[in-house]
Amino acid sequence: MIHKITSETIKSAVLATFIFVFLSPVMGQSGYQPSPENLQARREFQDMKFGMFIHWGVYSVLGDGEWIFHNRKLKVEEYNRLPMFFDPEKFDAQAWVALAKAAGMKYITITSRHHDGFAMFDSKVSDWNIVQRTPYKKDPLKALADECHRQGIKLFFYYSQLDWHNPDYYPRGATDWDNSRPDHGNWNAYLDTYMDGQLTELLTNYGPIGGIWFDGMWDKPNADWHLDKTYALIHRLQPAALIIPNHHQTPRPGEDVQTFERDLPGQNTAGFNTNYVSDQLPLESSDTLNDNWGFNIGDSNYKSAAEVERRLVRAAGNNSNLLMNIGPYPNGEIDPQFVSRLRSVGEWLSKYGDSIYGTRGGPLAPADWGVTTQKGNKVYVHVLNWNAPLLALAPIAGKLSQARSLSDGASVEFTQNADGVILRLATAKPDETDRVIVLTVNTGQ
Ligand code: FHN
Repeated sequence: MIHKITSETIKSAVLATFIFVFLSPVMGQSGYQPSPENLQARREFQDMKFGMFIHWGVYSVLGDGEWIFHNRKLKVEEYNRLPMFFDPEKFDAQAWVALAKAAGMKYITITSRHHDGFAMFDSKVSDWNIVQRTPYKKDPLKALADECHRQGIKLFFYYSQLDWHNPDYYPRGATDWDNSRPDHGNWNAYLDTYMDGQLTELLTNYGPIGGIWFDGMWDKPNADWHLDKTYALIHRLQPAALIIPNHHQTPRPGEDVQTFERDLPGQNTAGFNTNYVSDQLPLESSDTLNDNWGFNIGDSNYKSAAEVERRLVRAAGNNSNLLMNIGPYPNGEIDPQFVSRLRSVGEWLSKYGDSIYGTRGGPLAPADWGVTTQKGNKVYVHVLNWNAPLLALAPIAGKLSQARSLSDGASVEFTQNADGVILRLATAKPDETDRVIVLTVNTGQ
């Protein structure tokens, strides 16, 4: 059928274009070209491999996780009492950063505010913040940022876009309950003045930061989050700062890292991750050392150091970082159970770090037996689950000139032909979490 082009058709087309361009939600930072500093920061991010995630806020006082406001269906006036009891007199930024370093972690991502909207930093945008509402009266993120700069650790700020406290977070989202906020609010003011105002503070008052780790967009997945504006603001204020959105969706323009929650890239055991895995952006997988993110007094389900090591290895073999969370006590101390495990992981990394830091996912697809990582002409074969004497691997491009055990440098017998590579493995020791065989590959280039 041939359509006659009339002035009505043209008018409709113009209207449709107008609606699409100006009225539909902006889905990212249009035309985003990462700056050279940003691209460099992405590479450095990939090299770091292991980060410390910290969930800490006034909710920690109640020892029941960071969702307590929502889970107990508290009213705003009730939750407003909580900051009065938050006085972290044992908080020691130096000790926190030193612990991250001892664990072999290269960056820290801390909640600058969670879904309760409470700013854990000195914010002039509203008085719903640690300096004005708590007896502590100080800005722990400033102390942490200074200490990170001093000790050479990158600092990222987790920032919840979802807000259970601010009336302008309206219309409210999927996690809404009647907490006595009015049934009206100014969404544009929430995004452009409140949120962008706080992000400006975080990007100007704390020196160079690693980036912003967003969370909570999933509460209103179809809303217009003004991402174009917010992402452009961040990239303008600190071009090297990485935008890491935990929206569980395919990355949008302007986002610099794809992160997965409680899953490796491409997996979806948690039930909310996407199967899409970017082959352009650095990848990250977050998890927590027990079962909760924020301090939960009834949660003693700690992962062992060996489990964390294996997760880190699996993440690296999937070309991803691992961001491992702890929820400090409300007084600022870190649970000794976390501390001892993190220190053990750090000891393990001091021996095996070469096969993790600075690597990228290796030439072989991750499998049940283990994964590979690579750096320069080295391929690291991480044997996590194989006790037979021979391990057959798919073909690896280039000629292998050497195979050695990373732990003691002993030579490992191997054969290589067109069908692949066979390694003769020493028997796994009972306490060995990962047998690493280092292959030297000559690609002839
Ligand atoms: O709801 C949050 C949760 O409290 C925690 O912050 C995790 C960390 O990745 N993210 C959210 C759920 O996607």
